[in-house]
Amino acid sequence: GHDERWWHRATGYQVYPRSFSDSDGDGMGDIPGIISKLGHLSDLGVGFIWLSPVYASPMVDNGYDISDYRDIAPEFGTLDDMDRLIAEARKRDIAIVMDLVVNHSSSLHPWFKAAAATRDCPEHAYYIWRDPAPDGGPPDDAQAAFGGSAWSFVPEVGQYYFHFFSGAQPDLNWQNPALRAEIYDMMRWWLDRGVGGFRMDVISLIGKDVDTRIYEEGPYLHGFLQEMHREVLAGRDLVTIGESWSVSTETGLRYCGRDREELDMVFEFSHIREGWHPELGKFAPKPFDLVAFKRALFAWQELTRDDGWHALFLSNHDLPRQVSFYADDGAHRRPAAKTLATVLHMLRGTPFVYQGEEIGMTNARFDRIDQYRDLETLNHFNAQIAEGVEPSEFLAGANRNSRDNARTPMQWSAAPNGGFTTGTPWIETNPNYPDINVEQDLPDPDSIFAHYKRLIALRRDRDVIAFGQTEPLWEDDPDILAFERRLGAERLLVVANFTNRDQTRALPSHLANRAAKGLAWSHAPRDDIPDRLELQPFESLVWIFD
Ligand code: TEU
Repeated sequence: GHDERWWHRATGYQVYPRSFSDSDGDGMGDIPGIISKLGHLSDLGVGFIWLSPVYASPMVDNGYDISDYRDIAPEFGTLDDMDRLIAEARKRDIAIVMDLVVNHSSSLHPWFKAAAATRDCPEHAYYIWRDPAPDGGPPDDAQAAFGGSAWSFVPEVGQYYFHFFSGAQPDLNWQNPALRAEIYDMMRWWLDRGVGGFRMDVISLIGKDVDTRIYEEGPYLHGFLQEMHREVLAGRDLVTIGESWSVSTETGLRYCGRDREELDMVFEFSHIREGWHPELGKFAPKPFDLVAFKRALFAWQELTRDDGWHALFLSNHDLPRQVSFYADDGAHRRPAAKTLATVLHMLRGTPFVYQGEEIGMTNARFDRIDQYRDLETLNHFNAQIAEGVEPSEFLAGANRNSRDNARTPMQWSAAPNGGFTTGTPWIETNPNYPDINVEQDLPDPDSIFAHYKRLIALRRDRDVIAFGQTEPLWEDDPDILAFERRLGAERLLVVANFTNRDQTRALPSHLANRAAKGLAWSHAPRDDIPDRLELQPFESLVWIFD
């Protein structure tokens, strides 16, 4: 049984503001630009926007380094613009979900400036400080996610501070109650402005214990999340999504289980990591393994069958373009983009669309390192080149998996720079914008956009899609992804060819001889259901049985 909440049937849409729409020609997207595109999002049918950070920031990590949690970066606009965005979105029944980046702040946040100036101020204890090792070096050899030591020395206080990410992103000390009170207060301030929830950046890191070197899912995590729920979230009609790179099916329900009073769902990455090289990491290409991918997806469907809820996604601002990474961005781009969408949107959970995915945008394919902007890519390039990796080899990996693949400007039209800006974009526009853009997709009833629109509407209208149980089919099949959804006597069948070859499979016998109607398709509608399913390259079909 379910207490139905609005986000059970809603689809989220992630806006990466820097690359979405530029209203003033400075080459960077902004909040007025987002407001001008709300019609597009309302046409698509999304229920809420996850807005990547727009707060005041030195932009070392494109806003994931916040220097004032209660103000807007001038390049993105003003607090008035933000209030207008919230109100204009609400008129279209779209909630604004803010990105809450509270594992760390910017090193330019006034708290950190005070903390780094003297030990004798309350803010000093808002961060994690340790004395140098006897030789004056860092307390231990922990490495930061963006390269180098996770400890940086501040001579003024004679101590090192901990940063899981870059040195410009000092970790906040969640064990300090005054710091937690500041965060909760700031969250209530945003909720009172009308935001509809939070996407919580790397939230599984806040319970860390640096002395035992436990960072992910540390001993204090769930206590803090329960406290946050009591102090801020309880009694409000919100959606909360935690991001975690470590959560597993062992720990998932601790965040989102019915009786936990923590979060509504988590972004977990097991299906994403299947595509990374186990030792060499994300910049070493590895061929896509559909069986492993299915195992990861279906494990989370199983976990959230009777309890909790799942956040469904294939793309975001940290990941490559899905059609390039999982399928085919050349000859089969259009059906491949539709098929990936079909698979994700027909699962149980709340699906997320990352900007540009709805028109099948592709990886950037930069040839030179100077085209990249992302600090993770640049730091890893420098580190790997120093270790003797060939630049061309690194670039091949970055072409496949760098975060900048998803950060090129949104392609609105065939106008210069895809209509994103009248100025010079902060990162190059993908040269394929004349062929891949929103304006071109809109009038076409067979476009990728039209397909997304259909899938999003199906979830709103059909209980079996929102609430049915997922039953995997053909789990060991290396070429086809297929599953059923079941609710009462209703059956939905989803079949997707993940290869560039024709495939034939027999219809599962328990579904044979039942009347069915086609609900969604990548190529052409099929109303009858044949005993032998013949699938073209990257073809997918959805049938409903009565
Ligand atoms: O990402 C979390 C995170 O761990 C990433 O750095 C991830 O390891 C990397 O992207 C894989 O390539 C979140 C944000 O989504 C990301 O944009 C931020 O850079 C990061 O936190 C720090 O705030």
